[in-house]
Amino acid sequence: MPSGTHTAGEFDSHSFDSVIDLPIELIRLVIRSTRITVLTGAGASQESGLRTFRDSQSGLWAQYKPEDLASPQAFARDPKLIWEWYAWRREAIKAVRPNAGHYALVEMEKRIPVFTLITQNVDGLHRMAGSRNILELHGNILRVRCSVCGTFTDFWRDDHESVPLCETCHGMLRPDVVWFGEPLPRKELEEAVKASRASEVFFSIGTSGVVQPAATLAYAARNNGSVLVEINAEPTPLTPKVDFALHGRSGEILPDLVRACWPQG
Ligand code: BV8
Ligand code: ZN
Repeated sequence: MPSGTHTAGEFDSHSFDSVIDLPIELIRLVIRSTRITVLTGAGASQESGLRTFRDSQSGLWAQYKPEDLASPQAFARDPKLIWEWYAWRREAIKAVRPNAGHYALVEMEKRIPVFTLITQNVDGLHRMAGSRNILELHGNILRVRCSVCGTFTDFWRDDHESVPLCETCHGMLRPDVVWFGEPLPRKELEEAVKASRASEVFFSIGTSGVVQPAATLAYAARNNGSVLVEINAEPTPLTPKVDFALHGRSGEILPDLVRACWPQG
């Protein structure tokens, strides 16, 4: 059971008003840690203005569930619909910026000798914020590759009539993301498991912990003695297993935690 489940709104004893009661033992632990691993999910991008995976979709897409669109079967059945869905999401991502939670993780990375940021997000916002050691488990929606020969491309002719084709083999282009039913990139997953097992502290941030195999990483960390910290808007299946459950918005909690750990900035 978590040593303390803290929800937004409680004030702590620090010199500044943080949104949440940050346990002093967590602050002391983070400051003296040399190996920290972080896993983020869609909730970490929510305060940038991006819908999470489980948020209902808007407009044209409201009638679909993401899991029904993010799959090779959906692409085979209606490639144009899937290409348009990703084009719509790419435009939404181009219109947003990293939030304070992304930047707080950049600050944490500067201060922790061995810091690994594993993300399920495909929006590229961690890299845009300045994070360095990033493992993108589910790919990146801003990268596009050929569904046949795998050639990456940065530009394509979009006539809005059909899916753009590969210049090399004329196969249909697709986003460079991992669809449901597709394997995760082996190198990234192996490094993620290694970093989770080796961590002293493992943060699970903004993820419902539903999607596999990413959701196993927290358990890999815990089974190897890591202290688990969850920062999430609501409880998840992981909550009963963590040492610190900080429930609230990551864009508020993370900057507060960094300020509490390194007040001199
Ligand atoms: C695979 C890219 C095998 C596409 C995504 C067991 C083992 C292995 C596989 C499975 C398994 N059981 C089931 C499976 C199949 C499947 C799966 O997990 N299904 C689920 C639905 C049960 N897994 C797969 O298919 C994976 N592939 O295992 O292949 C294989 C092996 C060899 C050969 C062939 C096959 C592939 C999974 C990857 C799918 N791709 N994304 C795209 O984006 O279009 S996953 C997608 O979900 C996103 O990446 C997203 O990040 C991810 C996870 O969701 P979350 O990030 O957690 O987002 P969610 O909305 O759920 O939660 C957000 C949380 O944030 C909420 O709790 C909310 O409260 C909180 N929040 C909101 N706002 C804030 C906040 N918290 C803090 N602050 C806030 N402001
Ligand atoms: Zn091709």
